[in-house]
Amino acid sequence: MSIDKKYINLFTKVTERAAYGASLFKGKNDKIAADQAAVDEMRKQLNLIDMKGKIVIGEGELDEAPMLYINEEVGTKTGEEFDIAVDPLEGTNFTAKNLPNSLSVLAVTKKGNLLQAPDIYMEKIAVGPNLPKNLIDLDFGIKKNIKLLSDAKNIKTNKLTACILKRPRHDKIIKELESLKVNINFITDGDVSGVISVADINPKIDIYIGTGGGPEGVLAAAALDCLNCQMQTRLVFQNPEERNRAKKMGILNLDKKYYIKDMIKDDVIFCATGVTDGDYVKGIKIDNNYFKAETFVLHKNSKTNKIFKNKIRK
Ligand code: VTB
Repeated sequence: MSIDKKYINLFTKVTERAAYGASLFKGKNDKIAADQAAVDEMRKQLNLIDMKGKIVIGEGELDEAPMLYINEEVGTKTGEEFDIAVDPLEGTNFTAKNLPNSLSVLAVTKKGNLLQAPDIYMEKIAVGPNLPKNLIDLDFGIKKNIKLLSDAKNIKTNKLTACILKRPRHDKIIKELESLKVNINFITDGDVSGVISVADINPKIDIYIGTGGGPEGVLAAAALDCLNCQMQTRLVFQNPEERNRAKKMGILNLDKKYYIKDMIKDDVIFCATGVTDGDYVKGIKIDNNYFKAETFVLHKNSKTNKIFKNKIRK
């Protein structure tokens, strides 16, 4: 079932406002305040929409009052039922330090169509459009995945670029990529942007690999779904408490490998507004009583793929 296109503008306003809130803390070295401002603005704006919305992926898993927590109900409680994944401020460090690529992000599906991922780590692998179906697999290992990709693209491995979060947990993957002469584009944070970079936009990345946040994985999957890309993910459990939490959320097979269709089961809207300037969109610019916001907007069923540039009264 398609989501009515009228919701595109309404949800764009949500990330615009949240990005504006966070932008007031750009370069102030206070990531908690920046995040809180994004959450407050996002909640306010979500609650203006005529819908029965439920936060499926949010800032906290418990009933933590100031956050947009999982199972929180948003909207005016009349109208369509939606499941919503939010990351009010993706890249809190980037905003705090005024570095590129912080975004305010959300994804919306009709009720029941979004994977409820716990806030734990997730392995992720993603490639771009126009490749053979199910080309890559988390269980193939780096060597085989890179070989498959280089064959499918008909280019040598030294002409491929992989994007990866710079973390010690990825040292083994990095060594393997280096031994295959694959170019590496390191990111220090923000793997929603990182994963989307496989979509042939800019920068030009052939494959995203690595472990990051589960919620960020589902948000990135929403974007890649609209951009006809491929992604596979698997939750990473570090202790029994995390396993229990996942089970309580209804995840029965803890080792499941998720394809995009398992995370995003039907039509989806994705909005990402720039807080600081970034690869896809510029950051918030304040101009007297107005602010300017750029939002990367995707809607699967209407094939909307646009950058909205709006001037908004503060
Ligand atoms: C991940 C990644 C995010 O924070 O959650 C990361 O998905 C935290 O990873 O995009 P570490 O625990 O290794 O620091 C982000 O980079 C930013 O929220």
